[in-house]
Amino acid sequence: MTKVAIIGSGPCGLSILRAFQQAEEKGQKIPKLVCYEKQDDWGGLWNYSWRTGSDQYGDPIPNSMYRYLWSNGPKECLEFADYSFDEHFKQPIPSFPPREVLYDYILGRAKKANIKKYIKFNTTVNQVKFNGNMFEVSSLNKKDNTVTRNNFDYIVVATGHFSVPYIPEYKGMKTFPGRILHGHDFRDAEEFRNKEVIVLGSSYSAEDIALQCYKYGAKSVTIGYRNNPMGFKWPDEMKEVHYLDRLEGKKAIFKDGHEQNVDAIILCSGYLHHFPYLEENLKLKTGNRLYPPKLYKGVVWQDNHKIMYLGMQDQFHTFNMFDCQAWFARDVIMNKIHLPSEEKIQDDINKWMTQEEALEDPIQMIDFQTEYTKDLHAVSDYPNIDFELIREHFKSWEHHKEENIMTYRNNSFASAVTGTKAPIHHTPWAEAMDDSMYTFMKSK
Ligand code: NA7
Repeated sequence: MTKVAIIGSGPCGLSILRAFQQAEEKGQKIPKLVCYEKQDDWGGLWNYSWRTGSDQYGDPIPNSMYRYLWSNGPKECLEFADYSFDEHFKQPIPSFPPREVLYDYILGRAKKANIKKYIKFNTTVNQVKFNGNMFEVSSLNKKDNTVTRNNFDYIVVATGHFSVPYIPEYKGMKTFPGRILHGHDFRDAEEFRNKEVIVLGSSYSAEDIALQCYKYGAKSVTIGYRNNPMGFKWPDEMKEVHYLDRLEGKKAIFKDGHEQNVDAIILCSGYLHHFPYLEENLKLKTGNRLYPPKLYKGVVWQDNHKIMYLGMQDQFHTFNMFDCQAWFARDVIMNKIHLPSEEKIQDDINKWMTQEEALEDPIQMIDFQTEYTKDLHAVSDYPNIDFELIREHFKSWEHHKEENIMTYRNNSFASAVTGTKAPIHHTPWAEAMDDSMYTFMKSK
C-alpha cells in the first residue's frame, strides 16, 4: 500500500488530508497517511500561541500571529469551495474576521472530515532521506523523547514559510537601549502604547503591525522601507521614511536624513523558507515569490517527483489555492494525474517564472496568481468556485486600501461559493478593540 507522510497540520496539511478524505468518501481507495505535527494542536500559524522563543521542549515557536490580528484580505477570497462560511457559521458574517473566527472556520472543515486521526501531535520530523526508492522519515516524539523511523513513498511538505524570521542587523543595534524584536515575536500592540515605534519593512507585516501599534495608542509610528514605500495615506501619527541607516543611542537616523528618538524597533523583514529536516537535494531554496523555482505546477519537486510542497508561494490567494494544490498533489499520488516528460515540466516552470518576473504591480500579480490557481483547479475535482469573482474582489480590495488604509476592512464582499453578500460589521475596524469571536459574532 502506498504510504504518504504529510509534514505539518496547518492550512496546507489539513487541505491535503481533506483532499484524500474526499476521495475516500467517493469510494476510492486512498494511501496510508501519516501527518506529523510538532505543535500540540492543529491549525499551524492560526493556532495562536502567547509564547515566543522556545516551547517547553526547546523547539522554536512557529507562531507569528498576534492578539488583535484581523484578516487583512476579504474572507470571500479564501473560502473553501467544499465548506462555505454559511455552512460553518449558519449565518452570514462580515468580510474581515479576526483570527479566532478564521481558525474556527479552518478547524470546522477538518472536524467535519474527521481527519484528526491521521495526525501525530508533538512530533517533530528531524530528518527526511531518500534511499533511491523510498523516503526514510525520522521523527521525534517530544513528549517521551523517542525517535521513530518510518518509510514512505511520498512526502508532502506543508510546514509553511512564515515561521522562521529573517533578522537583519543595523549599525547601533547592540547598544540601542530600547526594545528590538522581529514581527514574528510581536504579540500585543498594547505593549507599545505611548511609545515611539519604528517598523522596518514595507510588506504585509509592516503595514499591519504599524497600524496595530497606532490603533492601540503608540505615540508615533515610523515605517522604514528598503526599496519602495507602501504609499498609503497614513494617519497623522504615522509616516514612511527611507531605510534605517544607523542607531545612535536612542536616536534613529535614516538614509533620507530623517532623525528621531525611538523606544522600540519592530523588524518586519520577512521570513525564510527553512527546511532543516530535508536532504539538500530535496530542499526548496527560494525567497518569498509568487512562483518559487523547481516546482512543477508550484507543487511537485522537479528533481524528485515524490516530494511535493504546498503553499510555498507568496500569497494573494490562500486557503482555496492550497486546496487546489492539495487536490492536484493527491491526484498525482493516486495516479489520476500523470506527470509529463522532464522537458515539458521544465517548459511549464519556465513559462510561469518568465511571466512572474515581468509582473510590475499588485493588479498584475493578482491576475498571475488567479491564472495559476485556475490552471490547477481545472485538472482536479475540487468543487466549483468562482475564481473570476475572487480576482475582482482582490482588485477592489487593493483599491479600497489605496483609498483609505484605515477603512478598507469595513467593506463587504459576496461569496464566490454561495453568492451570500457579507453584512457590514457592527463596529468599524479602527474602533473594534476586542478581537474575540464572541464579540465579533454578536450583534451590537
Ligand atoms: P514579506 O511579504 O516577505 O516582506 C518582507 C519585507 O521585508 C519586504 O518589505 C522587504 O523589503 C523587507 N525587508 C527585507 N530585508 C529588509 C531589511 N534588511 N531592512 C528592511 N526591510 C527589509 O513578509 P511579511 O512578513 O511582510 O508578510 C508575510 C505574510 O504575512 C504575508 O503574506 C501576509 O499574508 C502576512 P523589500 O520589499 O525587499 O524592499
